[in-house]
Amino acid sequence: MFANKSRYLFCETTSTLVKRFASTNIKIPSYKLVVIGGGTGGLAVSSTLSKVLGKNEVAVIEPSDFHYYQPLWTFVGAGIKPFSDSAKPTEQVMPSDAVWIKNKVTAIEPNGNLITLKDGQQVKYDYLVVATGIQCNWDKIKGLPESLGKNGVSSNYSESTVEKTWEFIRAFRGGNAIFTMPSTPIKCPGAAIKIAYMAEDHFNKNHIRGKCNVIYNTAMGKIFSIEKYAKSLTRIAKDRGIEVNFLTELSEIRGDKKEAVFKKPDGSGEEKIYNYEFIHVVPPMGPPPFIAQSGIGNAAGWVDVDQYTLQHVKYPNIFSLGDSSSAPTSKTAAAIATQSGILKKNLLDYISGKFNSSNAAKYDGYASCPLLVGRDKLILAEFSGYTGTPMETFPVDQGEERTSMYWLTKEVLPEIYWNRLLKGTWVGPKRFRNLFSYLPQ
Ligand code: FAD
Ligand code: UQ1
Repeated sequence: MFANKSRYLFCETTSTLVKRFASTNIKIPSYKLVVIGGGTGGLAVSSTLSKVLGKNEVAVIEPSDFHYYQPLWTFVGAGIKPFSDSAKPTEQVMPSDAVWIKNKVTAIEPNGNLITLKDGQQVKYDYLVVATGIQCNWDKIKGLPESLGKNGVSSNYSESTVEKTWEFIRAFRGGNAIFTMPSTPIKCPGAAIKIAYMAEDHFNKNHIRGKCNVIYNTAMGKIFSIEKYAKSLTRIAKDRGIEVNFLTELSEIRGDKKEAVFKKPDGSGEEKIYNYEFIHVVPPMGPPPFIAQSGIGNAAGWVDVDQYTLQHVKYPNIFSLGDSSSAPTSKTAAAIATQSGILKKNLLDYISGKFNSSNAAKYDGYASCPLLVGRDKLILAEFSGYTGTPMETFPVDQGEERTSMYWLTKEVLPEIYWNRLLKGTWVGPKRFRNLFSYLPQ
């Protein structure tokens, strides 16, 4: 499967390596642009930039052998799509003009344009894009790491447990089915409740609904951050008898007893113990610690960029997009599509000396969350995370659950992802939104 490894750094031909080493005083390989992370954001920008900047001038540092289309994991957990549809070997999706460094970054020295890798090797850059995503902190919930994947405990947030979600939902015969949402920022915040709707839908269709309590325990004070979609989600939860408990945060799983301990996130220590037959856990998440340790993070540890230009506030040759950036919007692939267009323009202008505050492209905070609520029903939430207002593409009320949006998300968006976004030719639906805005609503 990984026969063609010629693009790994240390498999480069001797002549290329000699040339690369010769161009620096110390023997550290150097690239015009280094992209940290070969996930959604990293590939969306390195695909275009490696073509523009020239073959082998862009290096992508990515430790994983597989690239995942994570938005599909809600469909996998709900038994609608096979897991294999969500994964491709990294080798297959890596841009052909880029060098893949199969390694993990442990530190950046932004003053020296120097990166240190897990095995101690170093890499230099002229320009840097940080796209390392968000980290799942499973061990922050007592008892979770050892319970995951067993005794009715699953999560759509890991490639190794997402299939367990469907296995447990299918085997469920009654009792408490609990769905959790932590108090930290997470990727695709809607995914915590989508799987609750899908499980409820399955129990209902299998005529066991009367024996099931479907409970959504969220550490947040709202069901969704954007009012328009929160209203629809609240109505649907009410109509379908899904119990929603706010300010209720998972703190411990006692796998042997099938008990889950929840606390109020205010630190008051007040706790409530639930028995469960099935529990879907969304773990607490946070930025990878090396960002803060390298001095490029904001107070919360995200890569500290200007939210409009995506350029670092202190180091102008560093840019960031996606879940690891400080841009205060919903952490989604949809947001990254729009961010990728902005970042590419601004970085290329910066490299050619044309970048300034008056001609900079500005990111408007666009994000989207396809809220799957049933086997053929979906609310396509689209909004600006900066203003909190809807930014809908289609000339229909997207606050309603629709079959058309379900098919768009299930069949069309995966194609857009693999064939357009990762290849650098999809920068979000703005063009369509503008076009449709001329039609009567
Ligand atoms: P990622 O795609 O996670 O990539 C980060 C990459 O960086 C990884 O490949 C990782 O191996 C690498 N990396 C990490 N640390 C290092 C290091 N130190 N050195 C080098 N490389 C490193 N979004 C939507 O738009 N719509 C949806 O419906 C949707 N549903 C979702 C459902 C689920 C269950 C999940 C989990 C996510 C969902 N998302 C959705 C969110 C979306 O998948 C993410 O927001 C997006 O993939 C983030 O892209 P990224 O490039 O920031 O990070
Ligand atoms: C989108 O562009 C995108 O990235 C490919 C997603 O990630 C999978 C999305 O979920 C959504 C909704 C969009 C926006 C696209 C359209 C056509 C509204």
